[in-house]
Amino acid sequence: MRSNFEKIFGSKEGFRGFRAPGRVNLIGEHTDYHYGFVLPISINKFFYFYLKRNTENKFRVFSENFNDYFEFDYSDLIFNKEKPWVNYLMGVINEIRKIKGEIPYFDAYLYGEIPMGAGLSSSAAYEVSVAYGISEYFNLNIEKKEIAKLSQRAENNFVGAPCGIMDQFIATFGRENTALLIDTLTLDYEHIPFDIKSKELRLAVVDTKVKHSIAGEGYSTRRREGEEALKMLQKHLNINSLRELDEKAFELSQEILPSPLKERVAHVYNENKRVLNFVNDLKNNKWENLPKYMLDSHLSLKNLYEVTCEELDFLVEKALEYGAFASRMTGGGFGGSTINLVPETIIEEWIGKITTSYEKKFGFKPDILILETSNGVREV
Ligand code: GAF
Repeated sequence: MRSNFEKIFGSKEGFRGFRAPGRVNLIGEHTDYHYGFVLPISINKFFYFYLKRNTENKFRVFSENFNDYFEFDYSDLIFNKEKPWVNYLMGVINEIRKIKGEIPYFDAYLYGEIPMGAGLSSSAAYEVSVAYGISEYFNLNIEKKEIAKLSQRAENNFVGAPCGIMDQFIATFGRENTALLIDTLTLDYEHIPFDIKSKELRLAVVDTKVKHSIAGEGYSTRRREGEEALKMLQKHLNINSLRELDEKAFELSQEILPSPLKERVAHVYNENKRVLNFVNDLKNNKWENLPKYMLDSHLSLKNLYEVTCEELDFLVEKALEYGAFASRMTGGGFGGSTINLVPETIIEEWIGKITTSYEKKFGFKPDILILETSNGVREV
């Protein structure tokens, strides 16, 4: 348990703890809210949620990261501007109330080790650890798919971020040494073996340490553009999502849509194909094909979807120049991180070169994390 626990709640007696992982996405970016395919992996950085029922008639919660305490009851379940960290917990309680009724009040201790704002999905790990923890603790028997879905609804409805399902899904279903192929339309999924150690590679995440102010707005604009493109296409085609475009329909989209909608659609169409090709080659042990899919994905996010930034583009270019096997931006973009597969033999030297060149160009160092894969949400 964490350092302040006893100071806050007196004793650890009776608390149960749960943790959910952050993620990096291998490929399939900005496709989940178009009901396409994604291929994330869960990482060994976690969000921890400890809880114990109380008799106080209120939820009492402490965040170690913010060194902050808060109490609330059911009548206070409204977005809290002063303490943004509490909204994810409130959002999940609110969604659980809708499907299971009011759960008893509890004390909670929160701790996250996933860097916030790095594009590694710390908020989804927070939501999923809380949703799963509450379900287990109070024997609510909420199915795992519903854990992911209600966590996404908490983020969409309460926190107000219009994210897709990828992050909550991988935090729930991730598995060590595998990547998770998710069909975000049907929510079917498959664990694809992804053993980078056997390929003598390391997983390096490089955090640009920037979050451009356009991030939130840019993300919702991309969603809106997708919806607009879909509406225009529906006048000619019988489709419910961009994911359903076949080759002929795609060609038509490129003829009739104005810019930038046709570029957005081109990204989604090709990115979905790249995910499936990537998975196919992974299954057939054709690792030599993977770097190109990842680079094409990055370039498409840069040129067609326009969600990269100078820092991300620079990092990908340098990563490859200094010998990475593969590299691309990962997550929502407009800052955040790149994912890199780097040969073990050069990892230290590679880290040094990336750090120096990034600092020289932007005036500060990036954060570099060497990560392992991990399992999805569970009790600790
Ligand atoms: C963010 C969102 F939360 C995901 O749902 C996904 O859309 C991703 O950006 C882009 O692929 O992480």
